[in-house]
Amino acid sequence: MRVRQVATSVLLLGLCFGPLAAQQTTSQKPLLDRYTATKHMLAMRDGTKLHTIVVAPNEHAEPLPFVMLRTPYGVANWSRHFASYLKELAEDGYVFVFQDIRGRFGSEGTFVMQRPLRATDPQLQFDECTDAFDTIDWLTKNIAHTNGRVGMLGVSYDGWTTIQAAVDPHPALRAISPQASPSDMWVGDDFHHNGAFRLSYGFEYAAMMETSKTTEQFRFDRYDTFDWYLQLGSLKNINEKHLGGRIPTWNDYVAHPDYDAFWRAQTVLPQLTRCTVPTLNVAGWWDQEDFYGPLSIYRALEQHDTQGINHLVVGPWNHGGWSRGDGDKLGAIPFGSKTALWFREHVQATWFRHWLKDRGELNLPEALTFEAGANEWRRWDQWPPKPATATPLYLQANGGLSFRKPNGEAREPSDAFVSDPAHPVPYRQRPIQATYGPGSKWREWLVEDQRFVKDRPDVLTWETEPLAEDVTIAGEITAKMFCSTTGTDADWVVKLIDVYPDDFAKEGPLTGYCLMVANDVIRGRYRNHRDQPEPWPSGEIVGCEIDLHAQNHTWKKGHRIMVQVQSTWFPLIDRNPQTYVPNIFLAEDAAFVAQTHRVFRSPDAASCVVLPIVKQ
Ligand code: PG9
Repeated sequence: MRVRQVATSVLLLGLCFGPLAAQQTTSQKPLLDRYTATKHMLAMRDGTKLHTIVVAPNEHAEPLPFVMLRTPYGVANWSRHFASYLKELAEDGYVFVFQDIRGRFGSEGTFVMQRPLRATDPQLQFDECTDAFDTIDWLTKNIAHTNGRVGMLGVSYDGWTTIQAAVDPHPALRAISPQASPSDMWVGDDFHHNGAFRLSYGFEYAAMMETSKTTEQFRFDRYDTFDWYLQLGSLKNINEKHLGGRIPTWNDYVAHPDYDAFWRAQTVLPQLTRCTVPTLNVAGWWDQEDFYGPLSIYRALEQHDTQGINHLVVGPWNHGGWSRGDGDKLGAIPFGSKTALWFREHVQATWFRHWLKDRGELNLPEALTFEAGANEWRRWDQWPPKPATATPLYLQANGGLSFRKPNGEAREPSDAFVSDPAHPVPYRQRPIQATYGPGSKWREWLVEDQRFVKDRPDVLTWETEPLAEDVTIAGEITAKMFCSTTGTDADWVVKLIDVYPDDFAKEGPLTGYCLMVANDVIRGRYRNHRDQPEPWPSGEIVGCEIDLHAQNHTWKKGHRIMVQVQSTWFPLIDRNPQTYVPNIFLAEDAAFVAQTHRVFRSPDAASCVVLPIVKQ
């Protein structure tokens, strides 16, 4: 690989047109030796210059399209993408463009976490959409011997910059793949879920991104951060003891605990009012950061997709799991094939080749999902699929779970537990290393064996008998819970689990394994209105719906379906004081009080999880 430094933002890159024979010879060379990188500082419409690296093949037989990735994580290390994420694309031949977004690494300007689009405020002059537009405009006018088409892709923040570019797209933007892009940080992505604050991620990510222009990890004074967060006490101590008001995103969390105009300006969903750029939405069933985002972006675009150019792919992956490695397993769970490699070769590469080079059939259904359990890819002509039937699975007495509605014969109509903020349930096995710190198991926690909490008195468990036949779900899952608390606020966490049989000869190390298939949390105060929190009426039975998102999964014959309910998930989620205070970020330590919570399973208050069951 060669790197050239280019000082000016107006440069004509002359790419050599070699005969096909020459190309075949060069394709024997290592991939990186076939490309040359040039650096540019590109002026945006307000004069701010963005650090951009253009990586073009030294020789090629035809004008090539661009593939662009815009990121807050630094572009100097772009070549690592040629080892896996972009390998198949680089083999095909594109002019790659890597850009630092405003205020990050080599770019000028100020970084704003999830900068709102101009449409949300007439005073705004630029946003990530205009920065993408201005960059595409420059590329198509200044880089010679290209075919004038641009594709964009990226995972997570880079997926988010991708979907931003499509809101008011440059005409040269001809195909995108937003992958694990968040869509709403309060409703369901990195920072909150249904108003419950994702403490460890929200704190560590904000500190990592806003301590300087590069990425800097917060320095914990211990390996197991569970203790650190617990000893911290109230969240008001974060600024008082650690951040001193210096991290803008932390200050925003504190100032905007409810779903107010601040969060509404950040979400891209209301701005997705047309679907003009072919879009390949990509998500992982076990994405520990942004799963709500890609599915909700797909859904929003789908309402405007008159041309059939909006697609969804969901595989058995964690956050970005399709962009690296083989994807033949996640944690202890095997999938029977190299799902990530297959995606990169047969879906991602095909997608851009089709739209940017007019080559090859797409052969892509509306939605392509991997059904774990059966370990097969499924093709659907709509998502959620029509053949699925919403079927309630009810909590029963004595820890039972079945498709039969409770008949009222049980002596006790509820199960109770004491939730003590001083002894919260860990969300994964301790030690809980810093999210992106050494030894961290963050990336695989969603597939951890849930037996580690099964015997805790503050985790309620219900399970079916071993299944007489396979049970398959495909589509959206909702928990309908009827709950009460002795307090005036509470969090409710619901987990849907696949319990492997107790048969070592067949299951080996997965004997009895409890694999979480779907999950989420709601902060009780937001059960009726996201923007108007209200106390939980102490002692009253209140119905509450929790969106468990979507899945395509088979519980094999002999497995059991399990549901767990708990009220703490620490330090993934901050502790709810359980006595109502207006702003939990400013709560006094004395407000945190143990309370008794109940989950009801009577005919009138029949808590259940509604499953989208597909007949085999
Ligand atoms: N989950 C990360 C993120 C994206 C957008 C905003 C904040 C965090 C990421 O992996 O990029």
